[in-house]
Amino acid sequence: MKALILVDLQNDFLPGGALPVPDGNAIIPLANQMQGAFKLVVATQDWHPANHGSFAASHPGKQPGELIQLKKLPQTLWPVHCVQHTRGAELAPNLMLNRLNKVFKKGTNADIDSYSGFFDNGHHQDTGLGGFLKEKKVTDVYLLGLATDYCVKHTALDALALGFKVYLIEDACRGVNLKPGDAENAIKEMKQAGAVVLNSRAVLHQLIK
Ligand code: VGL
Ligand code: ZN
Repeated sequence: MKALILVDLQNDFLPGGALPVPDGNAIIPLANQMQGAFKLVVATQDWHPANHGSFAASHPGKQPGELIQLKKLPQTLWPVHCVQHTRGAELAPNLMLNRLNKVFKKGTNADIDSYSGFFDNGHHQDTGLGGFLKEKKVTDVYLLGLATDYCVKHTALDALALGFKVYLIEDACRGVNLKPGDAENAIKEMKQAGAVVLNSRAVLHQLIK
């Protein structure tokens, strides 16, 4: 069984949002098209309390982009984004929702960030995504979304560690690129860990025959 995972396709990560990923809106039509090739589609949703520890604003004197230690873990600081029940946290308005089987929220604990759709960054808390996929007999996961160098990367690495075959739909991902090359390096890292990188056309050829 194959599943499509849509990573963090939320207003705040799109142009005009609080933490815009360059060209992030370009992948929404692809996300809609890809859904047609899968029986099982899930989404992740960054869902932070207003005082989340990943926000620069939660640390007086700190700016977005700075690196701190948050409860013993290295933490890049971000602008306030994806605050629970705000418009910025909502899934993109032009994203097709009718075929979504389930949405997994993450980043809800103020003391720890959660880039992966499976676990928080300390691997303490489980979102339920892994169990859900195993229950549905999923063996292969296809990933797309935002951002290549953070949530897509960590979701891919955790999926591999959980034993899923992982396909990264490269043209349907975009990176933050705080440093130039971050997204490209993230793709190398995912490949090295065992992910297969392909484009959306190849997915359609592979799955719709
Ligand atoms: C993300 C930074 C902070 C992401 C989420 O979705 O990649 N990046 N929160
Ligand atoms: Zn976040």
